[in-house]
Amino acid sequence: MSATTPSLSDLSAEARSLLQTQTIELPSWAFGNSGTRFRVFTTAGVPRDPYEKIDDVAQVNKYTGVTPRVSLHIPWDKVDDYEALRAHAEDQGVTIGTINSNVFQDEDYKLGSLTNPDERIRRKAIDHHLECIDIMRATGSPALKIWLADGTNYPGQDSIRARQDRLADSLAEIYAALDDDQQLVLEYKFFEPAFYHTDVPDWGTSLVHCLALGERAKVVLDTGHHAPGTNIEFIVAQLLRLGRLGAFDFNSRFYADDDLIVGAADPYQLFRIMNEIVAVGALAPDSGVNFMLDQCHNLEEKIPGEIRSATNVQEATAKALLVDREALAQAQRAGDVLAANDIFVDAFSTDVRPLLAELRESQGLAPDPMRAFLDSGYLDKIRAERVGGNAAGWGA
Ligand code: LRH
Ligand code: MN
Ligand code: MN
Repeated sequence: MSATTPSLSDLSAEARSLLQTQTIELPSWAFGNSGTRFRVFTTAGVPRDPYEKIDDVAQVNKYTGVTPRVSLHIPWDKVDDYEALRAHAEDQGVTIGTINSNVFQDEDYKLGSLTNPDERIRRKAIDHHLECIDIMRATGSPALKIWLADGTNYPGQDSIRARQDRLADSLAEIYAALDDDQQLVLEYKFFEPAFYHTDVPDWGTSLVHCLALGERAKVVLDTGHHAPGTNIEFIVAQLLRLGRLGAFDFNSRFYADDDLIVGAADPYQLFRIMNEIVAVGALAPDSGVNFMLDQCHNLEEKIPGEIRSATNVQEATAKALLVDREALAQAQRAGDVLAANDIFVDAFSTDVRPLLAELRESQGLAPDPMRAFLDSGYLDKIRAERVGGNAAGWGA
């Protein structure tokens, strides 16, 4: 067991550079009002439009240095001029990341979107995705993310198999419309809002569709979208093996799709996930895996909530980088179960906060981003300026 708290110089040059170049993409909707289906609570100073959501993303990036991209959700982030939105983001050192389609808040999609038995409604859902691809071109976004609320509530309500066939056809049309440098990422979720069957319930179904589409189709793993007890790091390892892990939607859950701050419920799970990533070199900026957050801050302040999330991911990453892989491999080969587990847990139990503070100082940032942000006066400023703010999103 290591008794010391490591400093930056205890990391290999490679590990240091991985920490220095790590990035996390923030969801625009994390900055708007949100809640549960019982009540959407309001927070003073929330953005009034997508431009102000990007201003808040830029604040998180200013203090953490690791969040230079924002995911948009269409139509929540609909604007007249996407080139202007892109320029507004780039002026503040932020780029537009993933474009999320939204085919779950329109009356027409009651019985499904890309799987709907009615051809007219399927057409409408496909056309929405074609519009999202145009927005990707205007904003410079590299990826289209699809999550469907499609499914049924009662056995016999529709043919499970016919819905898979319709889904495959719809996805093929969308995929064919992408440019060569754009990718499609397909997110799964085991239930909700559908309660009997869901059309993309698991990573296997997502993978099957991605394999049929082509190399630029990959799976999105939202950490809150599994049955309790699911071994998520196994899924991560398998998708990495196959080169089909496109992105994470990071968040925490105690029960279902809770969308709480990543690392808040089970930091050990986050560490185990990051361990799989680090073990195969998938943390490198060119690895093709996009580390995104998908969270809502119903009770806590939103910008601090995102700062905490970014630092939680950094902490899990630093711990994963500290795993003594040589010693671990040796213990594994020797079949020494407890020694192997000890090496693993030892990295998890290490306090990496001083090391990360050092990293930030070496990059010209404040060692404690939360403190620095809270002291900056930004919250008071937006509370005074953004009266009545309630930009479209879950709260709309
Ligand atoms: C679905 C989901 C998906 C949506 C987001 C708002 O539960 O995870 O990623 O786009 O929430
Ligand atoms: Mn998600
Ligand atoms: Mn979700």
